[in-house]
Amino acid sequence: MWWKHSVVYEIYPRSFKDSNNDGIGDINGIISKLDYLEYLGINVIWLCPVYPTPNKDNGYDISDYMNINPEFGTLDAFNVLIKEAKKRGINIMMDIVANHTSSDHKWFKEAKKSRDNTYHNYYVFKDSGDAPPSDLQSIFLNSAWTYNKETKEYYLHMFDEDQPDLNWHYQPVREEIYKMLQYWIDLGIKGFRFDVIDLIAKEIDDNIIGDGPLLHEYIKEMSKKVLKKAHLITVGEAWGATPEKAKMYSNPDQSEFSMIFNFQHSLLDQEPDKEKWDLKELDLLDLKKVFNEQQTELYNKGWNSLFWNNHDLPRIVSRWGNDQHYHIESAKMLATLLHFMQGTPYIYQGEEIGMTNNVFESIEDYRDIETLNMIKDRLNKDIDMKDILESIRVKGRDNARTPFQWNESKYAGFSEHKPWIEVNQNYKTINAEQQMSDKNSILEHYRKLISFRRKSNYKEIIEKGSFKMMFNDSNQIFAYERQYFDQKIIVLCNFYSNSLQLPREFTYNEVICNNYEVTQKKVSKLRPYESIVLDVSNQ
Ligand code: TEU
Ligand code: CA
Repeated sequence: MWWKHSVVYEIYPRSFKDSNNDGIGDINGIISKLDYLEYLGINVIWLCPVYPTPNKDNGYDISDYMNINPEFGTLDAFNVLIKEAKKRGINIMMDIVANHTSSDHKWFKEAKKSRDNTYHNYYVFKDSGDAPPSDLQSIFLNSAWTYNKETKEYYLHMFDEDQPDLNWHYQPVREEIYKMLQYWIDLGIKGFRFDVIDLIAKEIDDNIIGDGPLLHEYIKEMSKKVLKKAHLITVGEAWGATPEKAKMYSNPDQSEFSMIFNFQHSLLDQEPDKEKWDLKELDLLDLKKVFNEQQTELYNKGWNSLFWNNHDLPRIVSRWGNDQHYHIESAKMLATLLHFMQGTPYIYQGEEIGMTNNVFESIEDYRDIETLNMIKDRLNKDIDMKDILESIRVKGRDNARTPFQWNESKYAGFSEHKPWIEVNQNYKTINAEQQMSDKNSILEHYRKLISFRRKSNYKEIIEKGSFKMMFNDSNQIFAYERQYFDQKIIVLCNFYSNSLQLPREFTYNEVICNNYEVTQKKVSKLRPYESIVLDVSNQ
């Protein structure tokens, strides 16, 4: 299972590198940066959707599953990407958005024409007179139902009205998806990320949206018919996941996926049972509890993904690090904390150079449909604009979507044309070029972490070692040990800016990884955001 010692790099193509200076990232731009990714040491690229789309949700609204968005390039360019990546030992993981299509998809254009159209049953239509079938809300805060005049019915969309949900209970839909997956496998891709996979088996009449009773039956069918024989890396996005559910999705018998994205940690700084915009301080004890459960409950029973960031999440060094006074130390600490755990790490573009959240000057600068809908929704609820902007500053998805900062030239070397979204103005001090020539940079730290997992003599203990949380009651120290036969390492992280005395001192054989100079023979305290990994075998 090659994906157990893989490291995945997520690319949001629109913001990665623009090769033809139209202000929009593209496939040839990615090809031009494959040497950088080889230098970083990753071996899988998760490519966010590159299919034709009207861009209501930046590609998560697909109008043709078996083609390439002309804004991003051509199928020929895509084939070159696969070939050039493979030359560098890098595999491509495609993003599959199969819970819904764009309303521009030919299937939906047909389906909405008449109730007896061949494609009508590809979607979820309900005849409920002149009122919606229910008061179900979409995740983008509008009604989940939109009226279709031609057939005098409402259709379901769990996201935007231009993202109608597919009806997975209808077998021809599943066959279409499997055919599409096979098409990309035949082109040489080696993995898939499944968008909101936990929603596909919804039972709308029973008001069940996530984790429908037939969900794992459909995933097993997809695995049996297409995935398993292709020896892929596969990951399902499951916002409602728990370690219990993760065990089913990542069953070692490979009857479903390699792993899932479990977001329990990512939900810890929002008020429970409220929206992501209702902010709450993170309690480190909660974070330790979630990671401890994931690590221990899936040990030899499943497999974890390890991530802080993605194209939907704020940047971790701004969110739970300290991008003002301890930018480098806290970025390295957060990366170290994650990368010595068991699982497959996912690095989101820019995370490896410590890119931060962006302060957008005005509402006109925002691009994300989720954010724009939230502003409308909260203004309608008379929530103060100051609070709305604070929530977006902390959690808005555009934070992660500003152009990658390559160097200190105009537009951060992303393009020579004004980009589709503004560049973060700290690009002159935070960029890849400057960090490639600084051995103490965040980038060099990520390179080390990746090499530990992929080709060091700690590879086995990182991939297979047991996990034991340490100092469980501390709300400042995040520390754990990994054991593999007579090898033992400990990871000690100070999650905050005040120095602290450790509950005990540690002697060690070797300092494996650190973000401050370590000279003392015994470790007994940690500096602000300090992380140290020690080889303590036989100590
Ligand atoms: O995201 C699923 C999803 O629900 C997240 O958007 C979540 O609601 C929130 O944004 C987390 O902050 C997937 C894709 O990753 C996302 O980009 C798409 O917008 C969404 O599905 C619809 O395809
Ligand atoms: Ca371009």
